[in-house]
Amino acid sequence: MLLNPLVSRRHFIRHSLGLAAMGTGLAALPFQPGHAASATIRKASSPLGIIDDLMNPEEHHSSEGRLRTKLFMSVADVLLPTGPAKLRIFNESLPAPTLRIKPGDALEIAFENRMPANPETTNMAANIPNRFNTTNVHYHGFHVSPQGNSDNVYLQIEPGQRFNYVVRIPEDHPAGNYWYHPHRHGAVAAQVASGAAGMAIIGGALDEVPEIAEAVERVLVIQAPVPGLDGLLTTENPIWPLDAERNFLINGVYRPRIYLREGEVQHWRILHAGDAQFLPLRADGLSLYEIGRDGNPLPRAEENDEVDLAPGNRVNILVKAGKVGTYQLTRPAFNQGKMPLPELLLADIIVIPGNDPRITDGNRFGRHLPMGALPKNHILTDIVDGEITMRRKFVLGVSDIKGFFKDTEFTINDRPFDPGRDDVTAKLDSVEEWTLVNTTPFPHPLHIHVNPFQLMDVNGVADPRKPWLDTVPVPAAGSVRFRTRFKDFTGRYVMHCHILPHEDTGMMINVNIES
Ligand SMILES: [Cu+2]
Repeated sequence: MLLNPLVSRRHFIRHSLGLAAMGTGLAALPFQPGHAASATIRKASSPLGIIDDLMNPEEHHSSEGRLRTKLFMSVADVLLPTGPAKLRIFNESLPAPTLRIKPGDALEIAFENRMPANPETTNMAANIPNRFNTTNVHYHGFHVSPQGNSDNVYLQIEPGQRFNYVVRIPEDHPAGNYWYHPHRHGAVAAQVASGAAGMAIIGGALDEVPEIAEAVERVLVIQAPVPGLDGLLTTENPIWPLDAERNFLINGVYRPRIYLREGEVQHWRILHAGDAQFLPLRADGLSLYEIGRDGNPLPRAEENDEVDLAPGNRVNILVKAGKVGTYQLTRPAFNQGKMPLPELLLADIIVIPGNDPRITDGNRFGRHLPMGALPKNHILTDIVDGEITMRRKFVLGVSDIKGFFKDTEFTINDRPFDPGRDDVTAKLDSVEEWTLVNTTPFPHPLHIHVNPFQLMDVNGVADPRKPWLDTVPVPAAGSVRFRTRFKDFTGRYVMHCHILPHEDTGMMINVNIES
């Protein structure tokens, strides 16, 4: 099957979904072949019903407290703007299906690695990209257990193996936009740059704000697949240069059309699932209001000309259309550290009359912006000075090491990642303040698993909103300070740079939370 992002959108055979129920429970390892999907599946579709409109990705919804579904990684043939490519992706779908769940749900994923065997016969050093056909699944931003068959990034799911994930979402989990992608150290960049990623939406209070509830909702997964030189990526060489040519796609489509009606307010959930380049986004002629970032609402809607996304970030924005006409969603030219990156045209935005006959009946038509305070998540309360039990400093660096990939090693506190070393050991329920200092000439978006953090300041300048995030860019030669509570879950997890070639070459630490 040739997936072609240049045409409007292809249809996929949904392998194995909807088979008759055969299995029993799936609490235990390993994979149970009788595991049956119980997801409600909504096919990819235009929210307005317009034929050449950008479609929201296929969605798998939970019901009665669980979302049981199947995911597999395999090699898919895809026609990219740069030509035919072979990509390692989930469910032969670019992006992977959106998972839509609720607090309190169990996410039960029967995962299968359908990749061919790795060509390597020996294990390589920890921080050299390797074994691109071995994988796992990380649930980015989820506040869940990092152990066992939950959000465990130390798992190595080899070609031909199956694994049952059971990820239990707490009842009081913050609502918002999350995502899932592979996190097998050594292959993260190659697999995510291939396009193996999907949105995960946890429903809740923000969606119930009347002005947001009445708006048409769009899911926009921005990916930047990079093919290998002769098909499948077998080395990180093609993605190593920050300015390497990347195919920026939204929901698998190159430069899609996105329709809005005159005067309409739409709710866009945007995920930056690219591997390396930042995405400052503009839509000149339309008004953009940021209402949430990563998993959490902002205190109130903020109008901005530009919405900034680092790799790994998600935003909720309200987009208000003015007059009928054609507009553009762009990334303006900018410098990422010392690297100039060109302007990109990401999508055409087409504003049509409200009574356009192509629009299907019964669509929502939001026209209003929420003016007051947005709902606060009751567990993510401000971390005050008196709560802090420990302060730590982390220095992000890079050094030349002969024999390593590109003779480069990325470090945190002068050491590259060591899977056998605990860099941070802390007690459950302790509260810490971390300062991240960047000694390099490039920004690094740092992401920490399991527990979100409250951003205090950037380059010493306080952020008055004190937003709760899971991924924050540490500016080139700059710093950030954040606070975090180690709540609910013991076990080991990681903090790392979300410029994924940096992660694979060492910019990661282990955090071990003990009871
Ligand atoms: Cu980095």
